[in-house]
Amino acid sequence: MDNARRNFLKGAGGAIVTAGFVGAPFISSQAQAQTSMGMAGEPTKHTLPDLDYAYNALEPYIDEQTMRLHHDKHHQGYVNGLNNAEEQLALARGSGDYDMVQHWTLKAAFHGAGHYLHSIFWKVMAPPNNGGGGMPSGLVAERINKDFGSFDNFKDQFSAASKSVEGSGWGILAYRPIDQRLVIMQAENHQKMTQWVIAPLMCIDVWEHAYYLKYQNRRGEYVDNWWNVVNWPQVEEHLKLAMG
Ligand code: MN3
Repeated sequence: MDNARRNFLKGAGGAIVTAGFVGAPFISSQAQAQTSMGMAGEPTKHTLPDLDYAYNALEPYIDEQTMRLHHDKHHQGYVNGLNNAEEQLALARGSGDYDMVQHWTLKAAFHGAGHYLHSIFWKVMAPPNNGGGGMPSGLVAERINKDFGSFDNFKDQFSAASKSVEGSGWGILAYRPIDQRLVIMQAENHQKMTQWVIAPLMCIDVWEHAYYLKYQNRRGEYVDNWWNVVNWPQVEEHLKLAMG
């Protein structure tokens, strides 16, 4: 391998694994220096964010048992997977084993995107009738009307996108800074089908682990009910950050 390629790989740092989420400044992770012998660069120590509400606070739309498993087990698994992948990635870069650099880059993309989307997902929900549900106002309402014609159009399109994700994935509302507009996206798994410049503002998890205990195979009913817990003020905060 020539030096230029070697230096590019070594210098790429987290940029490879966080591409697609660079425009989402509201995702925070505690950075701690972890450099040790043989590591190229300092991996971030990612941590599981606390929920802003009780596990049962989204009842009856999302049940307590699902929330406990989803947050404490599934999301924690992505955090652990990301930390491990980035540590192994730094070691692989340090050792010059570029097959392993590729291997851990793919792992970091999967677990990283899982961690980042779940972090947004918890924030954009709030207890029904206590911050959750209703209609957006202010900037979010204005931009939705401009880019989708009406709130009802937007809601129908976002729901349809979320219900029709093939297999496990997400429905995502994002801000695209290139042309300053809102876009609705689907993600397969966590990391596939992105447009690289977008900043996710709001997302719904449509992996079966997000709804199966309560809704079994009825993903559509889960998506329809999810609108009762959307935290619109939080979505507006994300939009303002994304717009700079
Ligand atoms: Mn999930």
